[in-house]
Amino acid sequence: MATRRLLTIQDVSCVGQCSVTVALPVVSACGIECAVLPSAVLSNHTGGFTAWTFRDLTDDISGIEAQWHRQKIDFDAFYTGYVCPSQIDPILSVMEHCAKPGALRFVDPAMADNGRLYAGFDDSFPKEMARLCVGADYILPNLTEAALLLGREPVLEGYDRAFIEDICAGLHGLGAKNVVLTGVSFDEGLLGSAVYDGKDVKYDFNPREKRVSHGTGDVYASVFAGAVLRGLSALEAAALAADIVCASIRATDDDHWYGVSFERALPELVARLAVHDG
Ligand code: PXL
Repeated sequence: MATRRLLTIQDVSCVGQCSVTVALPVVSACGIECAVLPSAVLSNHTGGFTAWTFRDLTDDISGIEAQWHRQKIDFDAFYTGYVCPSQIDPILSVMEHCAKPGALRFVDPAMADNGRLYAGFDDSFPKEMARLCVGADYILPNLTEAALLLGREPVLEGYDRAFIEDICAGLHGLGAKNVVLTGVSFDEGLLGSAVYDGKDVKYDFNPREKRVSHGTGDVYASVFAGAVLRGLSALEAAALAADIVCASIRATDDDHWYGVSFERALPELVARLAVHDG
């Protein structure tokens, strides 16, 4: 199989097991080359730590794009995560000018969880993030991000299938070809995702793990992108991503609070993809 190169565009949180420090090992474990375009450099992520340094790298993007263009460096896929509000147009430009024909776009609109935007983003950001979703092959919002992308109030419990399917249709209406909505639960003991291709909504559920952990969205999106590039269907990739997230949570020591020990689930990821090849 020809090697494929994915460009991930998200922050480098130097410590914290999120963003690039997840995408690089996970996408690599999927057998896909992973290049990076860092959106920002932080000492550590903003979810749970009380302070951090933050350097916005918006000004570097156009020069990097120009250099790639001159050297005919291009990509089979793009996977965006946590990005800064000023970067939507520069990122759209990179995805337009550095794409191989048919390159896939995966957009994880990493900006919110549990009903709230992450520290540092203001209420105008979801509208900007929605522009990144236009033309994306796959968007992977959680329930909070989905609501904010649609300009709605987040509803995190007490909903039914019709509610979830209306959100999926709304997100598809933004211009995304496929929607993978995460954090869906109709039964307290089960947590999963809704996968919508514009025709049918399909669901994948796993038993709910006992703890909620930071960085699981990044593990999920990285496995999903790598698995789709390895030829899995969206539903298969969603199911594998959820299994690896659950295995990562279970492998995490109780006192390890800022991320999940996804490193310990990489052998399972490699084995599961090898079986798929077989
Ligand atoms: O995991 C999402 C994420 C990525 N990057 C940074 C974050 C967060 C979530 O809080 O703070 C910097």
